[in-house]
Amino acid sequence: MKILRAYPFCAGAALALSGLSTYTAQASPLPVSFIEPAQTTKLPGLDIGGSGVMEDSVVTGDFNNDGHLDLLIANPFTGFAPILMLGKGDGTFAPGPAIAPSITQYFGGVLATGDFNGDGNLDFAVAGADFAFINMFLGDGKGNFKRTETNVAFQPGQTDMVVGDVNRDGKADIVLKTALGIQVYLGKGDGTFTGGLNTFTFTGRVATSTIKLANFYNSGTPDLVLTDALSQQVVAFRGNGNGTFTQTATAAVPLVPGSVEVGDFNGDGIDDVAAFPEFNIINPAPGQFLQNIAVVLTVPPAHPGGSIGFTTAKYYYGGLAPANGGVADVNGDGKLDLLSSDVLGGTIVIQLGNGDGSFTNTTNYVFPVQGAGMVPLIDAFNQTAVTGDFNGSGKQDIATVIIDTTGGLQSYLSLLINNTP
Ligand SMILES: [Ca+2]
Ligand SMILES: [Ca+2]
Ligand SMILES: [Ca+2]
Ligand SMILES: [Ca+2]
Repeated sequence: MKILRAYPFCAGAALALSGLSTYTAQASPLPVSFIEPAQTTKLPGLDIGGSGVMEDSVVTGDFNNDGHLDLLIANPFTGFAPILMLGKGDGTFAPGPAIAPSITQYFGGVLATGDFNGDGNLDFAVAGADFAFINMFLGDGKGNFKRTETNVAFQPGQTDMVVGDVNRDGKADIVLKTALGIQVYLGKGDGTFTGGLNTFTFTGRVATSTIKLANFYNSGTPDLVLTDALSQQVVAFRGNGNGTFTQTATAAVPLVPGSVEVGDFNGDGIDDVAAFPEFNIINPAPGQFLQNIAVVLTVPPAHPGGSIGFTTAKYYYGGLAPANGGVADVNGDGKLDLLSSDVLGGTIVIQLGNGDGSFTNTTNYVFPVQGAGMVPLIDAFNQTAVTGDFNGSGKQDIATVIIDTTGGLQSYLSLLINNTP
């Protein structure tokens, strides 16, 4: 094990990086710290473009029921199946059983997991921009999957997908972002879904970037939030409990139409929203370098039955061209923190939550880059990052896919193991 290369951020520092030796440890006590595992992992079959930078192109779950978190990584550019990396429980991963290719292509590479047939084993679904339907894979609890094509006429242009029980029948449902807007597919509990024209279809937000289920109303029914690139808004929907949603509140997030994350940032029991600019390096907050994460706090309804509201967006540093964000409590203080995958800078930007809805950026962590001479910004780019406890320490670790542009776009799994005291 070696100490992670970490450096305090200052404007322009990332642009000046000439090699890994330039990174220095921060002198003052860190509120959160990470180490880099000795093992490095080349991702098999992921050799022409990585997992993509789409929201939810890497997901976690225990797919072989051994108690250790695994990673499922989309493979959108080859037309091949996603890659399963089985966690060993010590912070390292090994390739799992190969997943059989589909009769359709996988271009797009949006993943969602859930137990779609109620057998206690994690299943997953793959959606993509050119799909007319979703590829469904039912897990056997040992890391093997059986592919089933749904017979539902899913709309094409799928760019995000989330799983939850939106009609409260105990069966996992899918909410899909398509070229037409938002579509809901209700799970039958046997791995198949009903949907299309028979279920909720919201066509008012065709420029939706990404979606998340959220808890805005404490109703027991998942609510929904999306980012809309056209109106430059965060848009909240109330879950009606029957698989439909009603738009309830919007917040302006100028120039931040990308990925959306939710979490209770101020401890009032309802979710707040963070929007990440998704490759947008334009600075929405004038005069502040790359202050490009927009955070809006949810204002509870003033009276029973009323609508939530949103506060005016506050902006935080998110790095150079962030692909996606994440929400986790990485320093273990019980307050949710924000993570930004800074693609061009090759770092993970951590905004530590103060518990009152505000955030403090202390240190940015450089992803371990495998491959001789590879350096962030020049020839290695990190993609979507996910968090999870990968070594059983009780602390949130970070995994991402790194693309090495020097070697035929080979991809590596890069890990930051949390060693915060
Ligand atoms: Ca596992
Ligand atoms: Ca299952
Ligand atoms: Ca359901
Ligand atoms: Ca925290």
